Amino acid sequence: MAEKVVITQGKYLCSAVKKEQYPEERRKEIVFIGRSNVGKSSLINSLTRVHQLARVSSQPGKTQTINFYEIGAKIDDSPERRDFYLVDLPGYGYAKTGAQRRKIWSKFINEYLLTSEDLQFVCQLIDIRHAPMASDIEMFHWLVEHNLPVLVIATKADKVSRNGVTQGVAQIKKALGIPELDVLPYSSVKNTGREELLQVIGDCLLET
Ligand SMILES: Nc1nc2c(ncn2[C@@H]2O[C@H](COP(=O)(O)OP(=O)(O)OP(=O)(O)O)[C@@H](O)[C@H]2O)c(=O)[nH]1
Ligand SMILES: [Mg+2]
Repeated sequence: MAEKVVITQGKYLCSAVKKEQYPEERRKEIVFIGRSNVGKSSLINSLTRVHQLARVSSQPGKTQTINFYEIGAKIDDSPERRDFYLVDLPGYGYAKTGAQRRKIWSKFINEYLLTSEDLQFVCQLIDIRHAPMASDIEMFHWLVEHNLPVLVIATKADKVSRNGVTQGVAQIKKALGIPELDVLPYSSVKNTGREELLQVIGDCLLET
C-alpha cells in the first residue's frame, strides 16, 4: 500500500506504572522497547517531528515510566484524523539499575505488554553498531513467544557507513535467528527510515 501518512500533532498524555494510570480513552498503541540509551525517545521525536516531545539523555536510564504520547495522523487526503498512541518504555538491560529495580521494571512492563488490548505492534530497537546483547535476544524471543508482533529497528544508522548498515542488519538477523526478518535501519538525526516506519503505522491505522 502506498498511502501517505502525515503526523499532524504529537503531545505528551500521561505516564503509568500501573493499569489504573493507563489512558482512559482507548486508541491503537505502538510501543518502543530496547536497551537504555538505544534511542527510543529520540525516535519518537524524529517520527513526530515534535522537538523534545520525549525526553532524551546521553545518560542511560532516562525514561522510567510507561509514557503515552497522543498522536494525530492524516492518511492520504482523507479529512478524517486518526489518533493513536506512541508508547515509550524505560530501557532494559541497564547494568546500574540493579536486580531489585529490574524486577520492578519487568513487573509493570510485562503487565502492560501482556494485558493491553490496544497494542498493535512492538518496535524493538537495537543499536546498529553492536551485535545484539543477550538481553536483546531474550526480549525478542519473549515478545515472539507471547504472540506480540515485533518490528526490529536498527538505530543510530547515521553512525556507520552504508556498508556498516548492511553489516549491522545482517548481524541482527543472525543473532535473532531469523534470516528473513525485516530489520529497518533508522537514524533519528537524519530521519532515515522515517517514511518506511510511517508506512507501517499507516497500514496499521487503516486496519479495523
Ligand atoms: N547519532 C545518533 N545519536 C542518537 C540517535 N538516537 C539517539 N541518539 C543519542 O543516543 C542517546 C540516547 O537517546 P535516547 O533517545 O534518550 O535513548 P532511550 O532509548 O530513550 O534511553 P532511556 O530512556 O535511557 O532508555 C542520546 O544522546 C541521543 O542523542 C541517532 O539516530 N543517531
Ligand atoms: Mg528514553
